This record gives sequence, structure tokens and C-alpha cells, in this order.
Amino acid sequence: MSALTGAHAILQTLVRGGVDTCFTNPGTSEMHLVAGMDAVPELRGILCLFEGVATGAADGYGRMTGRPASTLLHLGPGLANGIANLHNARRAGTPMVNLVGDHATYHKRLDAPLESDIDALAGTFSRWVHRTVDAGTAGPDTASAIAAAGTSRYRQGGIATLILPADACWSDGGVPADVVVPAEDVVHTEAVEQAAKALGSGEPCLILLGSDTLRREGQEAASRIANATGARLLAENAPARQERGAGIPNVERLAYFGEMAASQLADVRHLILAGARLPVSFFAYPGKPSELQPAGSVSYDIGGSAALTQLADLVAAGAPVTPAPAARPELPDGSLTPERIAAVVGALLPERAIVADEAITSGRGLAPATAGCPPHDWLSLTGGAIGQGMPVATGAAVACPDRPVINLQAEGSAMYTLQSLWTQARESLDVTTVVLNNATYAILHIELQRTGAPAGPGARALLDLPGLDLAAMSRGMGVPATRATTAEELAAQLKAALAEPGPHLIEAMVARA
Ligand SMILES: Cc1ncc(C[n+]2csc(CCOP(=O)(O)OP(=O)(O)O)c2C)c(N)n1
Repeated sequence: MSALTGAHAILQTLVRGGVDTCFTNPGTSEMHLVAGMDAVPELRGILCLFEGVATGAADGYGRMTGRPASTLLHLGPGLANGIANLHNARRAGTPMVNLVGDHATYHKRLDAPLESDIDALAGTFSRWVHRTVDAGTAGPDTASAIAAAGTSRYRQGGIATLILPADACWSDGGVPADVVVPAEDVVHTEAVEQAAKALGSGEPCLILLGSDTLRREGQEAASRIANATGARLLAENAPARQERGAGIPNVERLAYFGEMAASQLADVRHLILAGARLPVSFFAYPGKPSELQPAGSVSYDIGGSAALTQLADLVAAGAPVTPAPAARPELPDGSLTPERIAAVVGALLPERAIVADEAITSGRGLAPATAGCPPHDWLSLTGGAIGQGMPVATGAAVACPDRPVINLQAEGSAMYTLQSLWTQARESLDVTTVVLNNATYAILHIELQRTGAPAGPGARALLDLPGLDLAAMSRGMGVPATRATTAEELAAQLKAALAEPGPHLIEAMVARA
């Protein structure tokens, strides 16, 4: 029998399979994996002080590298704490290897305090779930998990969850395994041909871009098609990663509110889905439609970026790309309205920035203000489960240490996973967080009205968050912080934060409208 433990086989297999980062909040059942990390220095263990930070960071890492990070979580309760951001990662198509420790096999039947149904929890967001039985299978199971995380629709990934009993980790007999991850391009050839015909029909066509088509190459193919055929372009509402900025075609996003999205799609006869799902409203409202595809229109699901390139070759050979021109807003003066915050960000966004956007309502001016900035990547809230921006920024900064990360962060959503700041400080990550503090759940005030629920002052007060001091909390976790109440202060503080390596937080106090 091999003298390696199952834990060593798992860790060595991760490294062989290109998984070099593990975001973790471990417990007793994972101690052999934690102890084994010293012998496998190629795997970087990063402590997160809440599992939602670990899973969101693995999401940010996977979005930026295209490779899975691993998480290491503590039984059912640890996994449960991480699920909201695992949900967001699933919606983003992020590759991830989720390792969950469990009680030793012989201990499970005793119903010890931490016993729970891990398999059932994992099934809700994983594309692959497996329970290792012993040390000998731990390495090969890890290889299967990496392969399962790496392949999917449109070259996107998914979440593979491997449940690891403690005795499978501590026993001898471990065997590291090699990993083969096949890359798949999805092209629905018949739909590509039908879409080509529709684009030549002279009727109104719209291409909805999602997943890997929102990288530069896909948007350029779409721009060629638009120029050759007159088709309109839109991006899905919350892309996992969109490349934007001067020199890249500017593809606007589908609106969040159903009525606005419906009016963006109103006259469309042919709806071509390139890596995007059929558009539906975020929520149902009494008496309003849920489906946003115009009645009487036809949809074509062609596949991802490879399919879009084929379509461009069919209908737009030789057609030019329209890149966004370089442009930045002027630095504004005065109180901090969302538009002025957007203008400051647009005026100062550094080259090759990665923006983690969870600005919610205060972010309404950001897209136009940054469209002509130097090229950058925009990461959005893919699954609507808030508390994702700070962890995603953390993971993106681990993935891309040579790029500045800017986290535009509403305060209500910040409060879910604020502990991300501690990890940013400990790992010296170059993240500049701009908290947009409007002291309220503004979106829920809007939704309260839109749903038509009769609400009094008590209900409205339930949606307000007075008195938060995020700058003080940030300092308490080792991240230097300032507060800005005017556009001039915000610009000066943002310039200073961007000029100095390491994490910073600026609390922008949003002016009441
Ligand atoms: C995990 C999760 N819990 C609750 C919600 C409901 N929710 C949606 S937005 C929101 C408040 C957002 O407030 P904030 O981040 O301050 O942004 P603002 O609306 O003020 O711009 C809440 C609680 C959610 N989407 N996800």
C-alpha cells in the first residue's frame, strides 16, 4: 500500500490538475488536508473568515483565470454558509472544485452534532457531486472533480463538489492522479444557419450576448455582424465577465427592470442567443409578463463564441468592427450623486482594471461613464444573491496580482461578506473598494412600490440601514479607509488609494436625491 495519505494524494492531484489556490475556512474534519499543505507548497491556502467569502473568492478567481480554484469547507454547516456565492458562481459558469470535509465513515451513523445531509446541500448548485469512500480513491476522485469543473457549455465551467470523509484523508494508500480536461466549443450548426438566414431577411434582428461571447473576440464578431446586417446587439443583464473600454465594441446590457428590458427588445422579430439564456424578468409581478421575448418573434440558440465567429464568417465577411472611442468624463464637483460617483470612477479608472460591480442602485451611471475608459474587465452579480462583490474582488486580485481591482460596492450588500477585507489585508491584495453608502436598501424601496404591496412607515423603516460606519469597520480589519462626502474628496481619495499598493477602502456617502 502507498505510504501517502489520502490527504496528500488529494493535494498533489490538485496541483497536477492546475489547481494552485485553495480558499478555505476549515474545521476538525479537514485537519489532515490543512496539515498536508506544508508538503505541497505549490498550493496556496488562503484563509477566509466566512465560507461565503471563500466561495465568492473562488468564483472571482475562476472568472479571471478560466481555471478552477478549490475551496475547503467544513461539513454541511460550512458548506451551507457558502451556498449563496456558490449559486452566483453556478450562474456565472465558473469552474470550481469544492472540497467538503465530512465525519469519518464509521462516525457518521452516530449522529454527532455536525452530522447533516451534505449530499443534498451540494446537489443544489453542483454539476457533479461525489463522496470519496477511502484513501485509495481520493486522488482519482479529485482528478474527476477537476475534469468535471472544467468542461461545459460555451467553454464555461461548473462546480464539482467532492465530499471527503476524514478517515479517507488520514489513512495511507493515497494515489495522486493525472487530470485531462477536454475543452468544448458549443456550436449549434443548424441554428447558426437559420440565424444567418434571419440576418439576411431584412427583418429586425437582435443578438443577445452572454458567457464567453462577452470577451473581446466575441464582441468583435458581433460588431461585424451588426455592421454587415443592421442587427442590434445587447449583452445579458449580469455578465460574469465582460471586456469593455476603448478599442472594444461597446455592447450595452439588457436592463434589470422588466419593462425597460421589454422596451429594449420591443420591435425584435429574430432573437439570436449567443451564449445567453432566453430573457425573462428577474421576478414576477402581479399582472405583468415574465417572459421578455416579444410575442411572435423567433429565437435561435446558436452556442457560444465559436458559434458567433462562424456566424460572422457567414454573414459579415470583411465587415468592419466598431470599437468604442477613447473618452473619459470630466472630474465633477459637488455632492456625491450616483452620476458624479460614476464620473469620478470613469475619470480615474486605471488601465487593465478589473471591476467587481455590486453597486446596485447607486451604480446606475457607471456603464456610460466607463465605456471609453482604457480596456478593463467588468464582473457582475450573476445570480442576484447579494454579498458577492467583495469576495469576487478578493479572488480576482489573487488571480491577477499585476492588475488593479476596483470593487464598486453598495453598503447593504457589503455587510454580508465584509470579512473579505481581512483576507485582502492579510494577502496584501491590490483591491480598492469604493463603498457607495446610501444608508438604505434602495432597491427594495423601489420593489416595494412595484410589487404593489400596501406598506406603511414600519415596513419602510425595515428597509433602512442608518448608522453604518464602513470606514471604521475596514480599519478594524487592517484595511486603511477614508470617507468622502464630495466629488472632489472622492477623486482625491481614489487617486491616493490607486497610487499605493495593497487594499484600501473609500466610503462614498451618497447624497439623498
Ligand atoms: C442573499 C440575498 N439576500 C437578500 C436579497 C434581497 N435583496 C436584494 S437587494 C437588497 C438590498 C441591497 O441594498 P444595497 O446593497 O445597500 O444596495 P441599494 O439597493 O441601496 O443600491 C436585498 C436585501 C438578495 N438579493 N440576496
